[in-house]
Amino acid sequence: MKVTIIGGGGLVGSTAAFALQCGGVVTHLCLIDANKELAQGQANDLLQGASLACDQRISAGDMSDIPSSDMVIITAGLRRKPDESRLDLINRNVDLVLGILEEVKAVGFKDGAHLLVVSNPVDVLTYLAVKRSGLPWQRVLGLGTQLDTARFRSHLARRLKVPPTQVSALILGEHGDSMVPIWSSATIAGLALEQWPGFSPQVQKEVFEETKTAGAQIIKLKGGAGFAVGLAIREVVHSIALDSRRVLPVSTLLSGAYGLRDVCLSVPTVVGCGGARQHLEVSLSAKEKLGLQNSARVLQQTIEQVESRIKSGPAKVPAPVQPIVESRSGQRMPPKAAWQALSR
Ligand code: 2OP
Repeated sequence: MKVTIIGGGGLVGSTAAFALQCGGVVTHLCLIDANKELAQGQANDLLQGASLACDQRISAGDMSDIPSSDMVIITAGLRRKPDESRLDLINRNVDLVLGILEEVKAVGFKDGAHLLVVSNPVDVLTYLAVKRSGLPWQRVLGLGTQLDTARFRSHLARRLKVPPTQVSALILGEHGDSMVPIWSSATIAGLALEQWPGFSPQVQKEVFEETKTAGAQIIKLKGGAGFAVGLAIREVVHSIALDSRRVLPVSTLLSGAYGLRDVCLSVPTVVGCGGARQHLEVSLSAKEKLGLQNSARVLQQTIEQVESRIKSGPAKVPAPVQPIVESRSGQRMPPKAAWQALSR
């Protein structure tokens, strides 16, 4: 399987490539970046470790690599300018990714190719990619709350002093402020989390807060996510490459699951060859269902704003637009994930 990463020179793209190299499943890794030298440097760095990792083709490339790619991953994203509002950043990043999509469509996808959107605002961009890529919706996935779920499990494990690989807990909905923790089905070593020694409402509150702010915190400390997001990407790619049919919280176009449609957000999804094979409506508490509906509402508002702006042309001087959502403090600001990985 040839995997081409557009934005492969950057932190997210290059750590995803390294995770895929260590995973040893895909046969060809190709890095494309606007900064060609950086893409070549990352490819050379990976190549120098190949004899200790696995036998893969690794290259820096360009759009001519797309028609031979089985999986195209878009990690490219812009940083916020000092005087730029977060909504304007969404608009600029939407224009960047739509521009990439146009270039990809111009050269054409390989038959059966999959597209994985990682750039933020990931749910909005996944929706736009479904509408504009020309691929069947099943083969257009967004990383969604896959990374949030990894963080959630790791934070719970650290807090309760248990092995992280034995924690099974989901974050669903938007990759952003309105993400939804799914406590009702969380387990540790197959045992209900809510009965676990040391688990309490205080732990619940703190661990979810840590998870929700993890992206912004990483940006503050080191400029942006890398290792964890690389592993989160690898799990999606491998589930497709191996047809593992893992149930993953990836962002895909909903057409009825939990009563939601015409929006992209994360629900439990069977991921295998062909991409999203099935949405699983696992039982959720009433509060968790309401949380999903809230995520859908927030995202549909953003999509409406972005689509009406796209119709009026690419992002220019930021027009005074109403902020999108109410944050907890009553302040009005766009969804956190929309800018958090981009304001580094
Ligand atoms: C995060 O760090 C990259 O948006 C991603 O949460």
